[in-house]
Amino acid sequence: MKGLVLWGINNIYLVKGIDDGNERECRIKGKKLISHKKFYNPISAGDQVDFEDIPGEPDKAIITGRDDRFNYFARYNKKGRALQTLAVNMDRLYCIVSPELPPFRPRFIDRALIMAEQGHLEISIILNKCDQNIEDSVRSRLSYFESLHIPVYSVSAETGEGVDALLEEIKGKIVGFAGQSGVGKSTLLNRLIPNAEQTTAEVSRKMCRGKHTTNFAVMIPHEFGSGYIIDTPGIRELLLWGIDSSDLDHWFIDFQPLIGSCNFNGCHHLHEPGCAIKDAVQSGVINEDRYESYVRMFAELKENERQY
Ligand SMILES: Nc1nc2c(ncn2[C@@H]2O[C@H](COP(=O)(O)OP(=O)(O)OP(=O)(O)O)[C@@H](O)[C@H]2O)c(=O)[nH]1
Ligand SMILES: [Zn+2]
Repeated sequence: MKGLVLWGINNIYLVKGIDDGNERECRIKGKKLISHKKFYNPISAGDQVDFEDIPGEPDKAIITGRDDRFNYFARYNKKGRALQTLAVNMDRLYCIVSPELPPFRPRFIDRALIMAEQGHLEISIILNKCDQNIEDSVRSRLSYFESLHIPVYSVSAETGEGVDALLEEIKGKIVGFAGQSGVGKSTLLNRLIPNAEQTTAEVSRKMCRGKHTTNFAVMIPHEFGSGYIIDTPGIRELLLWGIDSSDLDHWFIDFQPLIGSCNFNGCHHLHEPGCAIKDAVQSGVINEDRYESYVRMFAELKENERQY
């Protein structure tokens, strides 16, 4: 039978049967699925799996296979030295940020954009806490993302501003929510899906966790009709993976049209004279702060390449 993985960790997965809609606690059969090449974890929220019921144990089943994913949001697991998928098979990923408290972090968005592209995901930005003070620099950075065809939603989970428009957009779809701790992701989820808190509490109870927090993604169904929001754990940092420093420019969509126009072949756009990217920064075509993101990521990748 086919099922949808609602959440799971450490070989305990909650799977909803596609045919009967019943939820079952599942384990993976043997080690068969464990060896999925590139990923640290074999199954995550959003996966479509095959399962077999266990006779005499109505709420339990065994996962016997996993369908290919059409996209994924993954972060690099330093300890496991492999990719850890947080959520898969989404219609879109939403990156949630706040303008002031915690401070606006455009570099987090720049990284999320790259990771979304690596995982074949469309991405939108949600500026939560739009009731807070929004500096001009924040507004212009967000407008710049919009000019790159990345939708930006301004909402306030506290006052409810913009929440209906966002809900209209995501209803009936499977979307992922990702953000740094404190941006108001849980509050926003509860605005969008009033019983979200209960779902999370139930997961904590099943996993025997005292706190109402989880360190893995959970699919939260919309109250009416179909669709889910996949709530991913608060992310501290997004480490780049699988990118050579010399290729980094290709992952900046705004740099792409200019690549190849620099004086030097293989220009890294740092200190080389006659650099088309730096010229574009100077003339205001490329956002200066976004270029700064590039410079920092480049340094990080170089450092990684030096170490390994
Ligand atoms: N002013 C304002 N405060 C908000 C808004 N949304 C959430 N908050 C506050 O921000 C703080 C953090 O909210 P949470 O929803 O717990 O944030 P989170 O992103 O889920 O954080 P983690 O649980 O650490 O991942 C709380 O004090 C909320 O009351 C908003 O739209 N405006
Ligand atoms: Zn250049």
